[in-house]
Amino acid sequence: MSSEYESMWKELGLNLDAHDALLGVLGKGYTDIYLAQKERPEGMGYFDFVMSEVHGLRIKELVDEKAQGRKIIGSYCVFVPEEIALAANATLVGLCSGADFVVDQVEKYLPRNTCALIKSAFGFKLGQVCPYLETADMVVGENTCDGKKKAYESLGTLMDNLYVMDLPQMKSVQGRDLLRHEYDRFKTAVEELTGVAITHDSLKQAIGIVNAKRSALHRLAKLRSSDPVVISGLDGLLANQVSFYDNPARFTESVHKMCDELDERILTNQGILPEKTPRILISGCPMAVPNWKLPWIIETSGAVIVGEESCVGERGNRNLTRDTGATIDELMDAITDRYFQVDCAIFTPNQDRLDHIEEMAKDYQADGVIHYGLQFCQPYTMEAIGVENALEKKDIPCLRIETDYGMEDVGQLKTRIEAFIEQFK
Ligand code: BJ8
Repeated sequence: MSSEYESMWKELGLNLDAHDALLGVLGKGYTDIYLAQKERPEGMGYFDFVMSEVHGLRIKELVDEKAQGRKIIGSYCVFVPEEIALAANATLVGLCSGADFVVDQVEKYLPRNTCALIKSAFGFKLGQVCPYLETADMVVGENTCDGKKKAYESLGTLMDNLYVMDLPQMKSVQGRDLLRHEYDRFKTAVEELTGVAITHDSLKQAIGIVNAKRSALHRLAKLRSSDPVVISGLDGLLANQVSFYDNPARFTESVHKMCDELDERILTNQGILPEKTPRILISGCPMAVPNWKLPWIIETSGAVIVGEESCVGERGNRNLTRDTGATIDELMDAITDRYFQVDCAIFTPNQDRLDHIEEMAKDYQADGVIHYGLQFCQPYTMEAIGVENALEKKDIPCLRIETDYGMEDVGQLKTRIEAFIEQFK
């Protein structure tokens, strides 16, 4: 891929040596973790291709879109509505933040005890290795946890196109009003960026595109609940990860195509794993590309992951948006209602999340839940205790893991995870 896209990367201002090193690590990780799996659905070929071209063809598509006058918006959080971007003729891409990079430089901006996800966002910027970030005409940060909120103050000094969205912390009437107000403010900012006024029709159409994408992911999630298991958790996670930066219509079609194949597997009773393989639900912090460490450990320890209660997973794509509003205002209300249901751990209290985890454990026939908290992430590591207590009351075993993006703790994690899984055999 290198030579073909080198001039494009150079023009985007990437540090080519550092970028080559990142692609090398990414490629090796993908081969060792993904391509080493057995009996993968043929439909995963599409996602393998997307991953192999993640910094190549997809970036070229975005660069071509820009040449035709379309704007690119990068986002760090599932609270940024793709519907509004699409309605104003812009493309929204998720900025992944799933790997450590230039940590020494990052720690000149952030305290050492900052979560790996935030550090990664800085590392990708300071190391000049993320073509998505460099392609973006606007980068949206959001006031969620304290770490992100304060980090955007520093990140804003490293880029001139950072837009910060405020977010509520409570599911109150005032909280919803704030969200609605912030979505109106975002709509205006996006219209100014693109020079395109959002209409009722364009917003309704955008809602349809995003709903279709989420429906495809719901179909995949439902298929993952089947017994016997027809797709690995690693592959299920990958589809969710790719949903953040692929073209939405093409992504939707590819997920459905793979789901047709999985339907066939169920009909013909072709499980990929022996019956009674322990089934695990993951819950907690988002897992962005290429953060595959924990799922890889779980699935090489004799269990299968049947779902993710995560923003890269069901928390992020759970509900659809009503598209019946007769005015822009009503559609904006519907968007607000949909996103206001996202039960991120930054909300207090957050009983909805506890209920949802229990519900998922039941729906996906999970034997146990592994709660994944990034080290130094206060919202999720604190909430993990409540999650464990709530699950215990329902006799659902739960293992709390705290980790980062480093590989030093792999051996220790494997020992704990194997012991946890053993009880389900
Ligand atoms: S809606 S989960 S994508 S904020 S891991 S940076 S919480 S200290 S990522 Fe998130 Fe939006 Fe919520 Fe979802 Fe802070 Fe924790 Fe780090 Fe986190």
